[in-house]
Amino acid sequence: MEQKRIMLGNDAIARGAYEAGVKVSSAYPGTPSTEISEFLAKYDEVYTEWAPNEKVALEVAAGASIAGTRSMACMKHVGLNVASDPLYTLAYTGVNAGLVIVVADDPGIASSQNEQDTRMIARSAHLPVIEPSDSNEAKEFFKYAFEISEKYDTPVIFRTTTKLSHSQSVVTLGERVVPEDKVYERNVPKYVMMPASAIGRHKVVEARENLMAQEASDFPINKVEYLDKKVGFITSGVAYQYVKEAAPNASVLKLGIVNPLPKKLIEEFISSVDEVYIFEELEPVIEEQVRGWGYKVKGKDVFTKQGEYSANMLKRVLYGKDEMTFERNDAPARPPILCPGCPHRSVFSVLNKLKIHAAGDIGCYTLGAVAPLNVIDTTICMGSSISLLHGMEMAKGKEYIRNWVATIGDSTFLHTGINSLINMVYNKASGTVMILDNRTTGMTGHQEHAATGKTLKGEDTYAINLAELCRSVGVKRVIEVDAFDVKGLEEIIKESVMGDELTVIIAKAPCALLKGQKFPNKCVVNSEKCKKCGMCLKIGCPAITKASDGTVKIDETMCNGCGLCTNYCKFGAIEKVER
Ligand SMILES: Cc1ncc(C[n+]2csc(CCOP(=O)(O)OP(=O)(O)O)c2C)c(N)n1
Repeated sequence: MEQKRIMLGNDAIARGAYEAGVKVSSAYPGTPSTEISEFLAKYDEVYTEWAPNEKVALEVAAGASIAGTRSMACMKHVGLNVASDPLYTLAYTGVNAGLVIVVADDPGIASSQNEQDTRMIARSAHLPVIEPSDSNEAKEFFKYAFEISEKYDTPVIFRTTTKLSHSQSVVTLGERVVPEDKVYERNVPKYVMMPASAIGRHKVVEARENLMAQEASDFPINKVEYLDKKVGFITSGVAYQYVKEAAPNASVLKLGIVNPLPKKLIEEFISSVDEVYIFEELEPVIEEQVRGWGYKVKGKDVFTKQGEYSANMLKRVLYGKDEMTFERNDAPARPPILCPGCPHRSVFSVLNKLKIHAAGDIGCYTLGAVAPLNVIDTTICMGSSISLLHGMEMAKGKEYIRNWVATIGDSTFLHTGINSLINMVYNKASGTVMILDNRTTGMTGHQEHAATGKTLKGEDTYAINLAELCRSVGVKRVIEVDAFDVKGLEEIIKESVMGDELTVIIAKAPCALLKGQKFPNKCVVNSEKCKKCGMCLKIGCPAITKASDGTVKIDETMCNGCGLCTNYCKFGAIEKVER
């Protein structure tokens, strides 16, 4: 009997990989793509791993493909930037067994540093992009992506977005079918990309893309629904669902392949309806091509390039109103904040006290930028903190960075921070780098990494010692300190920024939400002693609030007894006691 299940888009992609006979998957976490690997890791038949970054993940998957097994890499949209070096050249080499790269875009920037559109990168790399519009399609199209990859000898980008990855719909399960491994044959003109071969392969890339563009009109993943022919929508992905809700009677061309475009199919559709809207989130990728073919369509002249679309947004454009009773802006503001007991708060409280600026990085600790901590001044991309600090020193000299440090998380340090540290050593820098080692990839939901001692599958493995790693690349002054040792931190930071030697301070304490920890203590306020000075509020712990009489109170359900606040009460009004 047919088995059906309600699945998250990410769960369905993992299921699609399983059913497609994928043998190897490598990934680096990144919202909204992370759970794909976590779901896939549950299938014993598939080798899955966390790589230190997306470039490595894609190269691992490419190696597995060249060796002859179906393989995949997963990442978020900005991860594709990190992986773009192998990406552009893998477009030239092509594959042996199928290679699919899942890239999760984040329209609306729910959890990212920008809103870039993967289809733009795919176009410049000349790679096909397949895009599903619900969980069942995510599974089915994923299998189809391997067929395309093998038929046209190309890596395929499988594009998902936050809404699709994180919403659920019904999926019909299938069997796992593992195709026979492809035979590997040495082929220098195909796999060794030196100029002589690359010149030849560039021709292959162009011919392949032209052929695919011709044949794409017959791909079964495109769907035409002719209804009222006064208005037609060309759309793809989750935007299709919004069209069906907002304009249920309109004709629709839903594209399953969004690069290269199925020109014949699009032209047929345009000539069959009176007015055409191109409804695509983010960039006008389809629209600009269609306009380039000489057609008049509506698109970004009426729809925004920014943010996530919705059925209501489409209704507003089409009918001038919607039935929305609740706007996103009506929701009470819930600014992101470091958790109670977070070790990053301790480090930033000290930096704030010392009036030190931080070149920041990406992770939970980016919240060190906001009030009341106000320490981080820059956040660009993963790994950039260390190189930015180095650039400041090279531009302005050591004196200029005496009130600066770089702050970077443990996972981010291993992702791309280590390269920047090597650069500092090599180019004789003298800045202070702080690795905020909370033993996990916190921001994306506690993924393991190369310094945690566990693999994605939960097996024990070697845990890289961060201090030894820093020493091994030539940093002479590496200091490990308990992240909650406020006095120790203060001294070490002062000494380091005033000294003239490159220093790495590793502030260590596990993320407060990591499983298996015991919190025997809690902090309590003695309101008799409280002088209402508000100093303890300056650390921004959400467990501490003002009572109606102006004294402070600590919510014991939130407090994990880290004790940071006790350091900031001059009057001894906060005590750490047994729970
Ligand atoms: C290139 C890229 N890949 C992935 C992400 C998603 N991401 C943001 S921060 C982060 C790592 C956070 O872990 P860590 O550095 O240990 O800091 P923590 O959140 O634990 O404080 C990840 C995976 C990203 N923003 N950019």
